[in-house]
Amino acid sequence: MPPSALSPTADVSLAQFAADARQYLTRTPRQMASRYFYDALGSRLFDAICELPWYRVTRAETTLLARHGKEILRQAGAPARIVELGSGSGAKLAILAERRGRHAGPIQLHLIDISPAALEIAARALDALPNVEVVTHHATYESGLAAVTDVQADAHDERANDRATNTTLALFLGSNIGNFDRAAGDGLLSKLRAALAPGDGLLIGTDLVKPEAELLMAYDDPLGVTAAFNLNLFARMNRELGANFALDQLKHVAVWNGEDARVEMHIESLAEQHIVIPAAGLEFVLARGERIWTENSHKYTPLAVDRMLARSGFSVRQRWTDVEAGFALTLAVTA
Ligand code: AVJ
Repeated sequence: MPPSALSPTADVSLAQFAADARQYLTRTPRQMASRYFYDALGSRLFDAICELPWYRVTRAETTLLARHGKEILRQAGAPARIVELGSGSGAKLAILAERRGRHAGPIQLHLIDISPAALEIAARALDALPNVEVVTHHATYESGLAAVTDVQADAHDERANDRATNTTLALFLGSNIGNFDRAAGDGLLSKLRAALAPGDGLLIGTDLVKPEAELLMAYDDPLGVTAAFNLNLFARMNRELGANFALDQLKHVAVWNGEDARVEMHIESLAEQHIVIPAAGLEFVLARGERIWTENSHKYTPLAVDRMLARSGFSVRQRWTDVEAGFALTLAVTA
């Protein structure tokens, strides 16, 4: 496709990327939004992170889903549709969908993700499952929620055709909630709550607070995969926005912020750099030793999860915990 034939969505996302780069990089301290990690390479680097022995989130959650998936679906009222915010490779959703009984009715799987590459991979894997209808939404969580609202409206219309069950289960897995600070997380969960109907469920995965050394190994692994994941954001800005970050002068840094219960990722410049980002209409000097803050990964206690859910209008029904890995899956229903 010639550049002039770029689809409107691709154009809009590039403009949004440029606008966000400008907005975040001019904050004090400088920042960048973590959702831009997930281009095609970034999505694959994240999948590689999930295979690292030091990053246990994905394995712990996958094991819990495989072991308790049947019970989770039963407790969620045998949902007629599952909506996943940030479905990634779709592997966890596949495990859950496979736990349905052999004689289960048709189920709709709605995938909301920022990465077209991930959506394509996930849709292909899930389409192969029996009796499922896959719907992909290339969207941020926020605009994806609008899709959930539409889905709910359709569900309401369908109520007449008396299906056995008509509940929706929302999935927010992988401790994706951890990218949000308290206010933003509450805001997102409250919007999700408003998009759901009475009796609908939310299954949320949260990484738990654990010893600092373990947390730092998970975000600064000895193989440098997490460093590559973090640096790729700058390679992406160079490629897509025409930026001139000297990647060999950037260093990955992970720190534990105990007061706010989060691991933070930053990129530190090893030299003074004159940064020009033409697509963002931005020029600035990145000082030697200056950091750009790229991600927050909040960690929780079970009590903090309960309180967060209560604040946004959910009541906890059941929790499954991997104590050893320090990870919890919590099923809540609309209160
Ligand atoms: C996918 C956002 C949950 O914060 O743990 C992994 C992303 N960053 N290693 C996380 C990530 C560094 C991950 N989330």
